[in-house]
Amino acid sequence: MISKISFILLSALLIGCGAAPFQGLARSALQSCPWGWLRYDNRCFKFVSTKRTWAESERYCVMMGGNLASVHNMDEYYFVQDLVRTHTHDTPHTWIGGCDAAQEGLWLWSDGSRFDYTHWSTGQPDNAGGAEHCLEINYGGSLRWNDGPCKVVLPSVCSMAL
Ligand SMILES: [Ca+2]
Ligand SMILES: [Ca+2]
Repeated sequence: MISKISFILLSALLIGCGAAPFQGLARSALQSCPWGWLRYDNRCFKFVSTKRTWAESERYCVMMGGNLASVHNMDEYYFVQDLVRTHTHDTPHTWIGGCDAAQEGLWLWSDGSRFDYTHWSTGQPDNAGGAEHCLEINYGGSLRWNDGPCKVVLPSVCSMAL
């Protein structure tokens, strides 16, 4: 009987330690980002150097408590570009969270926020070959946005709300 109660208590403790809401509470109370993430306004951002497909990049961001980054104005875009440049000393094509895979031409952010700003390169998005549904940054000489094939492997930027 005692061992059974102990098991239940231990299980409860283990569940509590691993629960995301506790981490979320601590973050919002401290108003600071987890180690390795950089704050901008009320969000935290992280550059991920490992190259993955768009969907694998999104899954990795989710695993860390975020999503691929959404971008809502020019200053945020410059911040994300700076983050990539700081880590790579370069301007590589990099995944962020935009995608029109569910319906052609209807762009959504994977974090569920409004798609209320764009910074497309000239002539983009062009859905080349009928097979470009994912948003890469630092495209072309202007280092703006392009819709690329989602299965291409690129570094990525994640974001999470504080
Ligand atoms: Ca498309
Ligand atoms: Ca394109």
